[in-house]
Amino acid sequence: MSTTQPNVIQPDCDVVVVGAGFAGIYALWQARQRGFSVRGFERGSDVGGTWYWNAYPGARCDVESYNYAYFFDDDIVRDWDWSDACAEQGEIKRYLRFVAERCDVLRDITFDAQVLAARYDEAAGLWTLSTAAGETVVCRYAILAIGALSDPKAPDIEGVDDFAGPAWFTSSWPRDGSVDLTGKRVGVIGTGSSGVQVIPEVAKVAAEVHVFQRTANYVTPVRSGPMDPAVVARLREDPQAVRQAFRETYGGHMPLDMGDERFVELDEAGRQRALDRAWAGKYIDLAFKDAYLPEANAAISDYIRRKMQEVVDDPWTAEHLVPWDHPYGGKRPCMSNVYLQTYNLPHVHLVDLRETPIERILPEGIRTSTQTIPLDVIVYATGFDAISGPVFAIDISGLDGRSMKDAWADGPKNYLGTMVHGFPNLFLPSSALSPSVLANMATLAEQQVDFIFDTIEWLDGQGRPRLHPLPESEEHWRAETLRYAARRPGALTTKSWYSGANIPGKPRIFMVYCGGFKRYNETCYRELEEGFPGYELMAPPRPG
Ligand code: NA7
Repeated sequence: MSTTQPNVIQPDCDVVVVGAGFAGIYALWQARQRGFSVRGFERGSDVGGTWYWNAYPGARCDVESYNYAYFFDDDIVRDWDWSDACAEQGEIKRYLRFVAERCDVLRDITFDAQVLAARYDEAAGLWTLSTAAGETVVCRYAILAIGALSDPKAPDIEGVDDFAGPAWFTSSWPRDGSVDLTGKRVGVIGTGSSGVQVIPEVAKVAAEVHVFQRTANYVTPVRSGPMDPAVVARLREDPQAVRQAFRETYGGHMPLDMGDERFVELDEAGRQRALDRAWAGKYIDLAFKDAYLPEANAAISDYIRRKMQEVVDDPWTAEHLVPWDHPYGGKRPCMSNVYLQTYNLPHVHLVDLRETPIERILPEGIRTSTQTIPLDVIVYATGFDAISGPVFAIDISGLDGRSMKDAWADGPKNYLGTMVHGFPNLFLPSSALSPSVLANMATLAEQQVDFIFDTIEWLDGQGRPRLHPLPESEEHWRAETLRYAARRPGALTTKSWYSGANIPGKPRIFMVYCGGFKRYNETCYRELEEGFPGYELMAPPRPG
């Protein structure tokens, strides 16, 4: 006779991974490598995550391809050829598919399956995840590899639904090539990284382009063209050494170039030379060894502003495209070799919303405080409910039925950027209070997934207890995050999505750990080595 009680839930698998971007694909592979049964759910129809959804013309990565890639497998490093120093969206998506096939994880993934809820059963020590299609799966460990920029921000503009023509979002651009802007009057709202990339492409085919800019951004040159064969050879020689070396850096990658002199030790002429060299070499953000100092940052910011103005012919447009209100890095800076030049085309017009705000969207176009601009199409490049948005898009409830929305009511709290008090055995890679969007996301994905599975193996080695961080660990980690943010020029003084300022009513808290990748990695592994002193280990559930 079976001893299993019929009313006690049993796990369907050890691990569930939600999301099939950089972190999700690697998590599925790690699960299999370590002998866990695993299921994956992905709301898209293919792997790719960010690189699946953001299929707008001009989309590309502005981190160099040789950095923005996996390094866990030597053959993958050696068998994939990047065609460009900074790869475009389609190529990165193909790369992720290539890796998923190589790792044989596609068989584990259910596509077109959006996970809507995750509930913890304390007595059973299990998570139950449910999808929009009504499927449920029960597991011991849940990994929400759902990305930091995957929940598009709803446009907070009156009349959005009134527009008579088509409206497209960069964050969910049709992948079938069906959008044709040829000869159209197009309005683009938003001038973050996506706007900066899509606007030159729109301008190539549209009859008229009106760019609605609320905040001007820094735009600096980006590397392009074939990768240096010597760099490629260096990477392929010993990928594991490269992987380890990335984890020893501040940003989780190795810049190709950086200034070798200190701002504080240079005279005026020396600083100018260093800035000119860095601009030509496309590493202006790292023009000095001490570029992080506020005075060095101010010199870099001024230099970029001057360079930006030089490119644009019309003085009013040039003046208004330059970010005067925040230092370089306060908001996510943009990179492009063609964006500013686009404004020299006679059919491209800048609308400065600080001077003439949008009043509402009409069926025939956009009305600002001074004019109505007739449009055939609107492109929204209006960004994301960053970092916490994707977490809230899933109804998560943990111990005592407490919801994540409740736990994070005054902004994200967690320990080491991955686990939240009250939510045992739930892991959130790429999320809040980790190096995430200020580091190389590919390196971070590997590091966090390694740490998660090292934690899971450790837990299983202990007879499957359950673990979640202590409240005081969360307080400490939040304080650490703020302490390092205070050292970053503009981090706490600039309105940006790093701190939730782009979403009306969202709690303002700087959500990215900027103590550096090396320190982050070491802090994670110190916990593991010391038996997780910053966490509560809960007893294993009693067998049913
Ligand atoms: P971003 O960087 O959040 O940019 C969104 C842009 O849209 C930004 O210029 C916003 O102005 C603007 N925006 C948002 N809402 C409005 C309204 N209501 N009216 C006018 N303008 C608005 O998102 P991206 O997709 O460009 O980039 C996301 C990340 O992807 C990027 O940082 C890289 O990591 C890659 P604001 O600055 O808020 O005044």
